[in-house]
Amino acid sequence: MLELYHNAVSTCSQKVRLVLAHKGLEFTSHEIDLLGGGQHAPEYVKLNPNHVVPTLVHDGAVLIESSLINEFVNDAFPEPAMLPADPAARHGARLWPKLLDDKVHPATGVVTFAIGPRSMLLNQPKEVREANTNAIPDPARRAARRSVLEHGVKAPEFAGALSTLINLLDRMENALLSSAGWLSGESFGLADAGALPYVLRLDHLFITSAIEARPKVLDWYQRVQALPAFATAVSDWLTPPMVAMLRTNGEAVWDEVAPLVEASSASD
Ligand SMILES: N[C@@H](CCC(=O)N[C@@H](CS)C(=O)NCC(=O)O)C(=O)O
Repeated sequence: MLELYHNAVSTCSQKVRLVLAHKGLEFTSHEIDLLGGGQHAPEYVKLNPNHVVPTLVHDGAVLIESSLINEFVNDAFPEPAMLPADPAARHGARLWPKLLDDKVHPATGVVTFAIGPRSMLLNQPKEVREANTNAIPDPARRAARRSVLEHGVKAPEFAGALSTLINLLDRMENALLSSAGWLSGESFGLADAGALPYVLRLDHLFITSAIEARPKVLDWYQRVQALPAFATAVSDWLTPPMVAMLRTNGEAVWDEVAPLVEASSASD
């Protein structure tokens, strides 16, 4: 009934898998090799013309855009509810996916590719790397990918993108100070599932101290990791070598990244 085209490490895939797992939904898995360019394969592009994961297929309906997929899943499978019942509180919960889609996701792409898989991609034959970069349909995203692959954390886009992610942690810290415990209200919901992959990514890229410096975010992060859905949707899909690659590459550039984290925190 449900088929998911996704990738183990992809933030947008993780947020959809979290919602599916929290609702106890199983799916047929089609893993897309993003570093190998599987998202550009003509058969896949027929499903997702944006050349990205995830794509959910439900009874023949093809659904794209992770935040909208999560809304769809919450509508089609209402239990447990992952949005508050009160309309104003629902609006508040929906501001998180909007922020994540508008600002945080593009910034995460910059920070991830400047640090994480960069060395692996630089080891690919140049023509393979170029072909996969050229196939990115969005011009701004294509230019940013080219820049961070070439310049790493010294790319002009890097500091601003990192600052956007640190700003997310600050917004979360403030929100969690006055919330009933979750970004979505009284229980783990769409806002929390949406935010988790970006906090996890910072952790995986060795930017863990920025999480630890914010007690409410740290507590939230630990509570999300303790949910059964986290294992089903996130950690069970990650292999130790993948995580080690991200952390090792993050540690290797930490001396350059730490002052930028510090500056972003100081400027809030
Ligand atoms: N707005 C889209 C963004 C999806 C997206 O950027 N997916 C990434 C993985 S998290 C991807 O497929 N990237 C392919 C690439 O960078 O070439 C959504 O929320 O579904």
